[in-house]
Amino acid sequence: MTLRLASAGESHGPALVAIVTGLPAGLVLDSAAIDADLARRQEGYGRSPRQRIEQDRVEVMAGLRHGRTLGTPLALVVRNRDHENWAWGMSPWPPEGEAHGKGTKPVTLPRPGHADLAGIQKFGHEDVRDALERASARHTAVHVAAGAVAKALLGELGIAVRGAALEEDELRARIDEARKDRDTVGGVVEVRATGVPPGLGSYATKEDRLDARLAASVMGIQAVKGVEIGDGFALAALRGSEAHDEIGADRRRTSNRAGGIEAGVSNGEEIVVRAAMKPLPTLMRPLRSVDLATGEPADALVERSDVAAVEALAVVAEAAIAWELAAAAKEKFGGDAIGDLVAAHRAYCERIRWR
Ligand code: EPS
Repeated sequence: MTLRLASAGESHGPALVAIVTGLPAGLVLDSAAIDADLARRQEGYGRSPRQRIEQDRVEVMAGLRHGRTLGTPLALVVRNRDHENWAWGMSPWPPEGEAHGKGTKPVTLPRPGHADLAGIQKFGHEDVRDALERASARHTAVHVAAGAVAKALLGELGIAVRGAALEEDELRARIDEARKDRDTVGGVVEVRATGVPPGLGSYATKEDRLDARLAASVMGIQAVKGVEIGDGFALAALRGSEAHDEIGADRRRTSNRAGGIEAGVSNGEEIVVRAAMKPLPTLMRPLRSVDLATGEPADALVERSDVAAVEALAVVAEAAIAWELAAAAKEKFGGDAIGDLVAAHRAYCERIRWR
C-alpha cells in the first residue's frame, strides 16, 4: 500500500486534521517526539504573538494502540487554541446569538502576494476570509505531525532528515531590521537526509523521479518560490567536468554536487534540498490594493502576522522531505508489518553491498 496523506483545517477553525494511510503495522510512535517537532515549528525567530496562544500538541484519534500503529488509517488532530476567540466568526455551522470575537466582518481588502484575490475569484467567495483561512500556513502544523510519523518509519531504516535556516545570524538581524520598519522578510532553508540508500525513486516516469517529488512537496509549502537539489542553479554555470560527482572504487562519490539524486534516483549520498521563501505578504505598512466592496483603490488588509517564518519553514520542509522519502521507501520495500519493511531494506542493502 502506498503511503498517503490527506489534511484539512482552517487557520482559526476548530482544528487541523490529517489522515495517513499505508503505514505498516507495528511502527512505534512517540507522542513526545511528535510534539517536539510541533514546538520546533512554533519557535522560529520572527513569529507573531499568535504563537503565544497556540501550544501545539498532537492527538491521535485512530490507527494507534499502546503506541504502535495498527496498519489502519492513522488520524491526527492538532487543535487551534485561538479558535475560542473566533468561535462565532469561524463557526462551521450558522452561528447563533450576537456576533462576538474575531472574524465577524467580511474582509474586502486582498493582500498582494496572498491567495486572497485569486482565491475568491476562483471559488466565488464574497469574504476574503473564506480563501485566506485555508491558504494560511497554520495547517503546516499537522503536516509536521505527519512528518514526525514519517521520520519514525525512516528511523527504522537508519535514515535521518534535518532542516535548518541558512545564514541564521544574518537572517535574525534582517528580521530585527524588518520588524523596526514594520516590514517582512524571507530567506533560504536547507534540508539534509542521511542514510538514504541508492535506488529510491525512478527515472522510468517523471512522476516517479525522487527529485520531482521532493521539489513538488517543498514547493507545496506556503510562500516557497524556489527549490533546488544539490548545487541546483549554480550547476548551470559549470562545465560538465566540474559539475559531476566522480565514482570511487567503493562506488561512493568524491563530491556531492548532485545533492544525492541523479536521474531522479537516490545515489546513496546525502540528499540536499534548498527552498527559497518569499517575504510574508501581510504587511503592517500595506501595499496598494482594491476595496472589493466599493471598487475603489485602498490599502491591503492589515492583521496580526509574522515578520518571518523562515525557521518554521525549515521544520515544515524537513517534514515534507521526510514524508516523500518515507513514501518512496514504502514503495520500494513494501511490507504490511514494519519488520517486513526493515527485512526487505536489509536484504536490498546486502544485495547492492551498501553500508
Ligand atoms: C499566518 C498568519 C499568522 C501566523 C500563522 C500563519 O496567524 P494569525 O493570522 O492568526 O496571526 O501566526 O501561523 C500560525 C498560526 C502557525 O501556527 O504557524 C498566515 O497568514 O499564513
